[in-house]
Amino acid sequence: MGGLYLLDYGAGNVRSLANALNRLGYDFKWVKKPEDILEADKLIFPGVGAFGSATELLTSKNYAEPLKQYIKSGKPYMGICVGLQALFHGSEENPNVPGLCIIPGTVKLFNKTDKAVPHMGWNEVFCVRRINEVNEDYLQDNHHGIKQGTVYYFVHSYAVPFTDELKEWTLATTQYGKEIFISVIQKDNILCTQFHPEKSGYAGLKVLRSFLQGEGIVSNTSRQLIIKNPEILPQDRFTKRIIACLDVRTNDQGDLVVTKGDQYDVRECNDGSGVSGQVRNLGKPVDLARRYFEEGADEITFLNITSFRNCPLTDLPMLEILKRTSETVFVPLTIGGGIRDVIDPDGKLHSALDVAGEYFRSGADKVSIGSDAVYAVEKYLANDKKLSGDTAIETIACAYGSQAVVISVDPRRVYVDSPANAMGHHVIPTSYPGPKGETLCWYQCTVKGGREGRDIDVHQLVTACEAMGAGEILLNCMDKDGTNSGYDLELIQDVKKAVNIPVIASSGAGREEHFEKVFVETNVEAALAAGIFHRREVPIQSVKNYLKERDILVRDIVS
Ligand code: 1PR
Repeated sequence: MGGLYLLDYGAGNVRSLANALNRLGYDFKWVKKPEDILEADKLIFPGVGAFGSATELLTSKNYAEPLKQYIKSGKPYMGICVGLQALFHGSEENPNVPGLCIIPGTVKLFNKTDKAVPHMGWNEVFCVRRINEVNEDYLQDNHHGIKQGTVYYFVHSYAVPFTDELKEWTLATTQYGKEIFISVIQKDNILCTQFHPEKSGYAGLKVLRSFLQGEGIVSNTSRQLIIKNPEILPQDRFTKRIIACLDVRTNDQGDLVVTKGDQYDVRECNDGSGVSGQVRNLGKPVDLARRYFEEGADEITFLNITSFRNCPLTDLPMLEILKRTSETVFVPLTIGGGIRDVIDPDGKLHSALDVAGEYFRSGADKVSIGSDAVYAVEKYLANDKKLSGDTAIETIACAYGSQAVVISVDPRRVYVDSPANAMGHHVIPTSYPGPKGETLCWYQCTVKGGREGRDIDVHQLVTACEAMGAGEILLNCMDKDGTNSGYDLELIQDVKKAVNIPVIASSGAGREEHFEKVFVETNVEAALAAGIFHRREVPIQSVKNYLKERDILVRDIVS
């Protein structure tokens, strides 16, 4: 039989890799039984999720031994993310679970004191091998498709630190904060990337193509093994992400459209007759997502904003949108809205974990949880901050990894004249006084797309969600949404200080300067916008050019 095989052990989004291979014109088969591994002429292991669950699944499916044999046979092997980590002896993520023990060493947790963890976003690789001894030419393009200084998409909390012992295995390293880790391993028939080539735009597709075209096997001649030890730079080359957000709902004609509200009201202004206008229609979700990918968005987020209505799981309209989008969009996709336990009309219950699983299998890399996170935190606080283990956040993070769980927060400002009037909520001073001149405020969390306020503040929400295992915060602001007046910097600064996980600033972007301000004044990892992109008022590329001119690192689109 032979051919290219993909090892899917059911832990996350492997559809994207399959789509990338289709896009490159390659046929492949899924590994369905241990013998398939030995049948393969080429094998890709796109590991996602946690180290322990991945390696335990390999063992329970009897894949571990054939996999070792396959790698030993000298046939080309490509490992991605956990597919790289699994080759080591073990990981701090699950200290009691052994790896495949092909490469010496242990995968380690990033130091969280100087940076957000997970390391989520686009970072630069630095090739350490020289082409020859005479000049300083380090491996350039065409060596496994990896180009010096290109940024690729990473998402992980654990990594393999670069050490002398691992020199012979190392093709490229990456710096995150003050730590240098191995981002590409290459020796004999083994090529592994810590980043996700299938999510790294055209630059990533090049890496995959190179492996498929047979550059996976390169003998390690001495001229290729000269290692330049990577130096720790004063600042890493981790870029700020620009995210395009698509709020999706059914319009009055029954079509799924991208819409956009002003302070969450998505209907056209009414004419004073008391009758609401039509739902604003700003385009078709799949087409718009593709446009943003081509224009340089670093990530795309879909929010199903009518998710509070019940719908049979298999009919979720966003599943089809994700499937179609992931065929042509090779950057990370997040889906939000309706990630909670759902009951089909016939009474069948699906857990939030099942719902999330459907989305991951359809092409999502992350799910974002809104209302359900608020309810979970209310219970957590009422239960003296004891973790129950059964919330959507915990179950999805446990199965798919923290990096797959985003918390979408929909807060609104509540002004108070003294902390005593904030009912125990976390109060911050504001430079934008309230209607009665109040100089203090707190941010109230809402559910159901802002329709209902709850007795919980944003500070409580984000710290609790981090403790429950969430991997990122998508911080909207109802007061700022659709206003084009800039991000709510006071809110964002406060949240950024409260958590160690990455924060995405959202709501209010109107001009290029707003992105600069939010990155400089709050140090968030990403900024999201909707209206200005949909209405073509500010192109993504001009945001990036503006930031680049001001020495803020952003990703260039590599064709
Ligand atoms: O509660 O888990 O089912 O999730 C529902 C999701 O839908 C939440 O993420 C919530 O934010 C979102 N949502 C619900 N109703 C609306 C609405 O607008 N009526 N959209 C809504 C939230 C806010 C952002 C927007 C930014 C940037 N939209 O997504 O894209 O504010 O906009 P701007 O750049 O134009 O200012 P659940």
